[in-house]
Amino acid sequence: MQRRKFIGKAALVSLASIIGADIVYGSKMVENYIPLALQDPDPFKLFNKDKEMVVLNDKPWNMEAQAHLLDDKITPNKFVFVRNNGLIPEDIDVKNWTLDFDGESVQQKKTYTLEELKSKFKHYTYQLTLECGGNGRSEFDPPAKGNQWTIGAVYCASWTGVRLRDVLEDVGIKDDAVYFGYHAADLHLSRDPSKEPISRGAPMAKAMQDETLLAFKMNGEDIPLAHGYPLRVIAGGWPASVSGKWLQRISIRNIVHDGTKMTGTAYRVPCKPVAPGAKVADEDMCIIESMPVKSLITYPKSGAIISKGKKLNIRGHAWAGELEVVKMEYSIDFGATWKVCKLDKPANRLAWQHFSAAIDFPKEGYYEVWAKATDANGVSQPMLLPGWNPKGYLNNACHRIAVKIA
Ligand SMILES: Nc1nc2c(c(=O)[nH]1)N[C@H]1C(S)=C(S)[C@@H](COP(=O)(O)O)O[C@H]1N2
Ligand SMILES: [Mo]
Repeated sequence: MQRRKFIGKAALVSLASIIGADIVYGSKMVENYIPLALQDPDPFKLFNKDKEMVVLNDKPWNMEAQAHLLDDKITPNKFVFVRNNGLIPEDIDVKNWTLDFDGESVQQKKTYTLEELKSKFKHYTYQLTLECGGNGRSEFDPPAKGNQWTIGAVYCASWTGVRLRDVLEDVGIKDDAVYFGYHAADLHLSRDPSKEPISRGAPMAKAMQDETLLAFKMNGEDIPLAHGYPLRVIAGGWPASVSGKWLQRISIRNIVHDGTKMTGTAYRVPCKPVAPGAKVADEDMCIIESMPVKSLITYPKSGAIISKGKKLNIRGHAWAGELEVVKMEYSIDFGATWKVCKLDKPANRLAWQHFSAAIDFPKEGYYEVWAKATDANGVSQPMLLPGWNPKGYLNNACHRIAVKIA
């Protein structure tokens, strides 16, 4: 008969501290047994999230905000959506954390410790908007598979780190470099270490922008575990999937990076519009780069009741990928006519912009307030759903809230 191996003293003490009570018969527990109290964790506590956040999936963890939770100019961590493709790394050894550079187009392979990155290169802080390419997916018809994001997979946090460009200059990059690809510490859902849950990247021109960071602080604190502790790529304005969390390695490629979720229908859309439900040939699919113009009314909450004769002060944010938003409008007549909102300049390039308006309603009744942003190229948000694509990306339809004047 095989002898059962019991749990060690140190492990028992740490389990008890997580549970917050003495595990009375703990010494009888076999090694590797996970007490029930820890098998079904409360995701809000686990990730320090607000109770109004909405869980879309627990394997892997995916959680989104609601419009009214995104009212702050800089999104506090408790309202930041969580999007994971695999399993969050468990044993992060920050003292020994390293970042490797390799690939066809590095002059030679190079490794930096996290400490070296922080001490050797200048630090920069930017407010950067990250939106999941699949934000708004839930509205597509025929439906698209994947997390059914509504509007809450976007945020603008303040990120501090070193410029990827500065580090690449130190590494030494060959002239034939076309793309960077990240590799990270999270585990594939199958727990097969030879598979990566995601490994994406961007062309060198994006890598070389001032605002593309290797970040170690989010909103002035260590990056929370769920958001990529201790090191993350931040590429604002592009699908947030380019911003690799738990960053361990960057490959400088002489081809378009071909890592997991770079090919097929992942983060790619038909290069030209197609009919809903159409089959699209692989060569007719294009990688999503800069995200489209979009906006969100963050105050009031949809369903607000306003007293007759009072103005309604609305506010929110607008963003347009790599571009600036140049005009913000609202409509209370289902898009028949539009009025201009006050619109602020971004705090820095790739930060979302704040808008506000004071709205008069002609009489009592039900209204909808629609918001529409226009980017520097003169492109505006579509009033309703934009072009269908197989995975339901890039839904930038006008955000709408319902209000009642009583
Ligand atoms: N290593 C790693 N990085 C990742 C992911 C992931 O699963 N693993 N998900 C990506 C996707 S699809 C998105 S939308 C963003 C989500 O970032 P957040 O969880 O900070 O909101 O992280 C990106 N970076
Ligand atoms: Mo994403």
